[in-house]
Amino acid sequence: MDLGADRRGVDIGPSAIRYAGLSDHLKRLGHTIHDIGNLPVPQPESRPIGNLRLKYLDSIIQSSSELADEVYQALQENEFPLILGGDHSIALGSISGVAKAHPNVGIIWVDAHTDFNTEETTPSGNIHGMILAALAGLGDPQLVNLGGWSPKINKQQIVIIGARDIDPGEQALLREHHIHVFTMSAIDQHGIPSLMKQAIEIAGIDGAPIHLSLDLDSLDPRDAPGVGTPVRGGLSYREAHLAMELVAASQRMISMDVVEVNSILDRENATAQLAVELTLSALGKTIL
Ligand code: HAR
Ligand code: MN
Ligand code: MN
Ligand code: MN
Repeated sequence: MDLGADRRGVDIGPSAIRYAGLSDHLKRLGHTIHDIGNLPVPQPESRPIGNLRLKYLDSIIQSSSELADEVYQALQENEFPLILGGDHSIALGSISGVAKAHPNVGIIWVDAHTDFNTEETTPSGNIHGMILAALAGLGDPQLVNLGGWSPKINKQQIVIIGARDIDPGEQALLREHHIHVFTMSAIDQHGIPSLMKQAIEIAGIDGAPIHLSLDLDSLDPRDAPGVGTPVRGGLSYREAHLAMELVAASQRMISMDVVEVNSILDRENATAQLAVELTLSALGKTIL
């Protein structure tokens, strides 16, 4: 999916991640893989952009509802949905599918951004910057009511980690709705172990399952150059691995997104490779 962001190149992210060996490495960890391939998503050049505050809304709604059905189906079959992006707007579909199967699911959203804009606060009109708000029930009714119900996620069970670029309008919304945001400065002060422990407790309150949404731009651009909206001062390579390892150790994660790998901007597939490594840590790989 390439419709939710301004810069082309995330639609080939899943191919780059597969090329970096995701399936083989997961098999070596002992997992069984059932790769259903890419869902068909139209190219932006072939679709009307529509409302400039909600670019490509109709196409995103269509693709999201197809993805939600696939994710719901996978969970019904006791599989673990691992959803490769694509821009972060894919999380509307993935998390809607997860929430339909598990209404009490909590979210850990690892991202340089908070993706908590609405069509009123967005500086860009790019829907990938609005998805977490939509899942919490805020914003355009078509995004919010995908599949016919809302909110998808209890606001108190949302935790954002790694944020360092928040627009003024979304900052006001995050405060108004008391969303848990662990910024990079909080990580500097308290460290990943303590904050991830809290994040798992908040998202997974009363034994709730957890969905992990990993935006590769959460990492420092030195480690993850292939993203559309890089922001300096991100998670280090080791901090990101540790965060993933702590999620794995919690044994609470039931599904995961890996998004925003931009292969046009990447250097020798380094960011796709990193996406594979972090996914392996999240799914149980340890050093010894
Ligand atoms: N906050 C900005 C906007 O709404 C930038 C958004 C996001 N970019 C992402 N999402 N990659 O995390 O346009
Ligand atoms: Mn390898
Ligand atoms: Mn994002
Ligand atoms: Mn981001």
